[in-house]
Amino acid sequence: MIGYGFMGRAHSNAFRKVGNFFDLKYQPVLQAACGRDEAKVKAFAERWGYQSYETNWRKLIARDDIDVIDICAPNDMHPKMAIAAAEAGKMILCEKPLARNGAEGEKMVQAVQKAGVPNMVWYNYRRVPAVTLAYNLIQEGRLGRVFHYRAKFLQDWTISPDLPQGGAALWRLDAKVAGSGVTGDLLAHCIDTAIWLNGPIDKVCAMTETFIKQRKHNLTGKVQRVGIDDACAFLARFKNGSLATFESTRYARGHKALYTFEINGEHASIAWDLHDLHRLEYFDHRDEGKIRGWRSIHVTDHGGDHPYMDKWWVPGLQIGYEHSFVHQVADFINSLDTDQPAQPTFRDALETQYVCDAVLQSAKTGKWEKVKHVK
Ligand code: SOE
Repeated sequence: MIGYGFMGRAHSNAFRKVGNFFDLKYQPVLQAACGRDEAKVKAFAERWGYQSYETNWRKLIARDDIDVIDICAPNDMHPKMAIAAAEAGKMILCEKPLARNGAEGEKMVQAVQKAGVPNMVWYNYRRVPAVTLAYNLIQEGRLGRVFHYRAKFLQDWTISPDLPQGGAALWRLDAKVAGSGVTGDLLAHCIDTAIWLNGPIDKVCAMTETFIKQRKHNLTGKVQRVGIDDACAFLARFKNGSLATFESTRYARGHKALYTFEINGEHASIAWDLHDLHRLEYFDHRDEGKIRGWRSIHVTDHGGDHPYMDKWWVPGLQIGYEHSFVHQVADFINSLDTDQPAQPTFRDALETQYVCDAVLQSAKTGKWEKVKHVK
């Protein structure tokens, strides 16, 4: 495990729990945690049950008692770490987004393909049971032809001009480290889910804004230009002909992590809301007229109908955010030794990166931009 912040905790929790709930081919062993601050990484390793710690990630990757490297470091470190890990023959799990841009992502994809090592990116929302159920319903053809896809991810934590940029936790505000603002951090989630549910995106037309133009930098102590997009909205056309709107901001007062999507098809519509993540809203026009209406499906049933739920409690009892990570680890482990890699792989995540690139490019040019696709 490289990194001990928010995601270091979310992933460690998943590694610890997964074997208690899922039947696995292999059990995770928490071998070592790695971070630059010795006192902090030692405390993290002790709290989460890692058997050792390192302060140098190259040393960690060189260790021959480690099979999987999990990258939870800031985005600018993803390529260096992933490429080194691939060259050392390690399996790699990488926190989203894959990289700061498509060009970096391509090098990472090449490295894992050359090494032939299993790899996966932590777009965890795919593994929320209600979202997986949405995928299954779409695969069954229940929606018919899709006309519209609508997604947003709203937050409000960067409104204060006194908030500095850079350094621990605040690297998301530093464009050099993060690559972009809400596009790579939040819309990347929306794009990953959208591509998974509705197929490739053909072109986009975007606008972005940076509301606070200067912030003190935590590492230099100087007031510096802010290079990230604070807000981004874009229109998209999917390859299947459907039209989409995507919106994200960190300036929507009152919203902490409001990720929602809605899909409208010829026969049926689906809607999901992260704040009520165990529910899937479904409307089917083919229902008998007198009872036709939106159903709110409480996605907690057993018997194979509701994805992952038979691994948890009894029907009716819901699970939460952290479980999406547990499911992702389970899927990754169970995909080993099969010819079906756990998705999204680096290659899948590169497709999302290309959409982000086109969005940021369109915001600059003011024009529709075609999305590059993974070959
Ligand atoms: C940002 O606040 C953030 O933590 C993202 O980085 C995560 O990917 C998202 O799931 C929640 O919000």
